[in-house]
Amino acid sequence: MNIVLLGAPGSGKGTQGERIVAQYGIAHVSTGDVLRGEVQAGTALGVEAKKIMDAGELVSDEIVLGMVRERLGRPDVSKGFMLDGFPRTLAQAEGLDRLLQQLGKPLDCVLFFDVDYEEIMSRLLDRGRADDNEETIRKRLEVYEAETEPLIDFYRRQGTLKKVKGVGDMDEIFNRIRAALDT
Ligand code: B4P
Repeated sequence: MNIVLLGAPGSGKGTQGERIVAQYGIAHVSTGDVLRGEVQAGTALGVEAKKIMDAGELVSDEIVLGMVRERLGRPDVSKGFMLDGFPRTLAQAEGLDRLLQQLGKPLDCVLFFDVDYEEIMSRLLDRGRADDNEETIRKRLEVYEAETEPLIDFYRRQGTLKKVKGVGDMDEIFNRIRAALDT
């Protein structure tokens, strides 16, 4: 099974993503985690990415697509993969389509986590990661609306989109996800 998790920052992609990969035995590919790994390792990419992430902006499409291309070339994706936080722009989605066509691995499902902004603001302020202050969260939500939200229609037109209500108890949300993936 090959899936994409789509949703605003803090909509629960990382949280539910961990449960999904455990349940379905597929590889977890989180561009946010890869970028935070580079930041922690202090690589040239990490130094650049930290500035961008702390400002609530998006790392360049070229860099992120390169990371995903490399990741999807590894052997553990043979049973399937879950892309968490990628694609985030139309250019990334088109690049992903081309890459998956080359690899012969079409997407089965794009899960869209539907969560309102008030809930997101409170979750992220509670979490308190380096990029979780009010100003940066507002910027991330603006970037989400401008760059990522158009992907909902993009995948709806492709016929792969499934919307899941992402508010409520974590187990309840996971049950909704399973119902969406198993039908
Ligand atoms: P990401 O790492 O993708 O993180 P996110 O969007 O902030 O969070 P996510 O949706 O995974 O929320 P989570 O489950 O953690 O991106 C960070 C940055 O990396 C971006 O801003 C960007 O700069 C860069 N980046 C990443 N991918 C990129 C790309 N493709 N292109 C360019 N740049 C890219 O949940 C958040 C909090 O809510 C947690 O504390 C959790 O415990 C809580 N929570 C979850 N579910 C809940 C529930 N049901 N009820 C209450 N709380 C809940």
